Amino acid sequence: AAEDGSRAWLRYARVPNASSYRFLPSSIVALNSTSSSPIYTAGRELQKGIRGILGTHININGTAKQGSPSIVVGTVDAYQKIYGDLDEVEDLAGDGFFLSTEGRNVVIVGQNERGALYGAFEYLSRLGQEKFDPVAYVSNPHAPIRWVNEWDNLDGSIERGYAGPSIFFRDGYVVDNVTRVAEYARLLASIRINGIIINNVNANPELLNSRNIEGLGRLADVMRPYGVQLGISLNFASPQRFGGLDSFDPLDPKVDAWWANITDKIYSRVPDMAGYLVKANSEGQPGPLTYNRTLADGANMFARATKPHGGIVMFRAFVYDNHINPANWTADRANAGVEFFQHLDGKFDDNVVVQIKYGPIDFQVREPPSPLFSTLRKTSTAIELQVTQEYLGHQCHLVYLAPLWKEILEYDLRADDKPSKVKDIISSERFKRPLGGSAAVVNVGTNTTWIGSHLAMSNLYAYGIMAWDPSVEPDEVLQDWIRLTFGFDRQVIETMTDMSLKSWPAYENYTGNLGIQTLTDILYAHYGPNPASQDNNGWGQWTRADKDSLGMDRTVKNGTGNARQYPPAIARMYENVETTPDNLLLWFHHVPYTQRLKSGKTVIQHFYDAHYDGASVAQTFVKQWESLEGKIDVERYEHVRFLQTYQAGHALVWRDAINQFYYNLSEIPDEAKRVGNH
Ligand code: GCW
Repeated sequence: AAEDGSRAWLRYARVPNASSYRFLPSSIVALNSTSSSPIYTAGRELQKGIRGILGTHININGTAKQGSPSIVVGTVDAYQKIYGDLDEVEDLAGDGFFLSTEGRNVVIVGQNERGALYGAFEYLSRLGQEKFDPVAYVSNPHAPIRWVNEWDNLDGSIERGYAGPSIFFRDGYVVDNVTRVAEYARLLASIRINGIIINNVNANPELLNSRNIEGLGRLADVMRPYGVQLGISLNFASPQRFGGLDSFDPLDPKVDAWWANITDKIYSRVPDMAGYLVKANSEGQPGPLTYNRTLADGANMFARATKPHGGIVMFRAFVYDNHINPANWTADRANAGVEFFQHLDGKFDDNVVVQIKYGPIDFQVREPPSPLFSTLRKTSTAIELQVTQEYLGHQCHLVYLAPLWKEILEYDLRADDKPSKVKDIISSERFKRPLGGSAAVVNVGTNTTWIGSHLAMSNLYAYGIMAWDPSVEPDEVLQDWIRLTFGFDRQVIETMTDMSLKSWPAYENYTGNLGIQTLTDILYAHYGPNPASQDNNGWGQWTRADKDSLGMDRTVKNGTGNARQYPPAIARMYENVETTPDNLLLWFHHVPYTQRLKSGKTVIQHFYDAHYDGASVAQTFVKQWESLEGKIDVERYEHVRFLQTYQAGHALVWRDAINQFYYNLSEIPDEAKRVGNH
């Protein structure tokens, strides 16, 4: 049967052993639900899900029928008024829920309405995976901010989007038909995402015109029933470019007043708006530095405007100079985050969160965590991840990203020689800040696969689950996703798990190893191999490859000093070539091609071998996928087969392009005689 990919993991497909589920409630009781409330949505979802998964129809009521078992869903307050005290709910945090399938009723209680909806989705996820055993537990979020970012432009195009035009904008305005937006909000709610920034961080000031503000209202209206709050990216120069003022100086009172006024106007149409996202003084975007004001002055201007409305300002740490001089051995884009933000620690208002890309450069296949996470102690922070595979193959290459994110989140930065995992910094636990969390750039489009590939949706799913609970294991999250998206067949689960878990190492192997970055073309599409494009320009993604040696010297003793931006224990490790792990060797050190790795291989031989290994793994993905023919609906089977075939070919292109490039430079032969002219 044809599958509609847009339903993703919310298919509610009939489970094979539906009849073994013993609990058959006579009604769904949705407490205090009004039509736009997440409780109402929860009731409808439960009804729909149970009809699909178990094949039974249940009515939704406002109150319980005497004497017959029900599924009761509501907030703590509403529940306790009717059913009396519930001890477990004392442990509930904001957006958290309690789920019990142990008693006479199934009880789904949220700390707030959104939490109740999350509980309903959790129950349905369990049913959909035949997890029928009775359970009772509280689940709370790891952090309050669990957002997605979309880089959609008003003309309907999407920066770094690989799934067709925008679902939010067209021809300069918010779209009329918001059906797809509601469907997306539903997907997001099911993975406990509570905020979405709908437009590009390279923001167009025209978003603020009256017609678009009305449009934002319509978008927020369809997302509200899912508990997903809308937010927008702002162009820092809007007071001048859109408002007609002669300045956008954040300390100019009339600029301040202009922002307060437009913010009030937006909030009067979207009273629960999540807040703003701001990219300032980065890659040509305007910002406070134009007026010799600090980045904190800039951020706080928006903080003042949104504060009365309960809004948050996500201020991006992705600030760097893209015209640095490659001839300067000690220049380093990786230093920019700390250099721009360190002295501002403590100067941001309480409702500002500094949003930091996971690594110091830019979503590369392998980076150490940004040192800014351990630098900012008096500032709320969030991590920025990418679901959209900008440098990682544009969804044409299978790269399951949860293991990469897990490594970063679990990384212990040892601030003050104390445990300081990135996940505990962004949750606000480590430095006791008021806010924190994560944002992922997703860039969904109108394509029915949402992001361009059915398999890539495991990344969106895993992002939401890990934002809620980073302690989950990437393979377990993946298998939940497979069962919900593709069903229970053992071979399907095992094969897709195997492919997915091999995919990030394979991609790293046939693109850029040893911390050299992805080696993707950086001057045009961020796609395909182009190692030469990294060097000799102002972008600072340098590899410094020459005839004898390569890598960025980020040591203090001889290089850019970047290692010192980390706390002492980490700094010592990266300062020393012996203690730097091989997978970041060329990130921190400039070494000869003949340098020996811990494996005993030379750097250049490792390059050759890894590119052959990685590309050969990509070939096996095709065969693995083809072994599933007949077990997956034709539509999704063929779509994935096409992409895997493409990836297999492109992996060979990658392998040969990179190997030949370094062979040409170094003229060092491949011991296995595969590379070069033989
Ligand atoms: O890496 C760069 C991307 C830009 C993006 C920028 C950013 C939206 O190539 O497309 O701009 O990062 O994150 O701001």
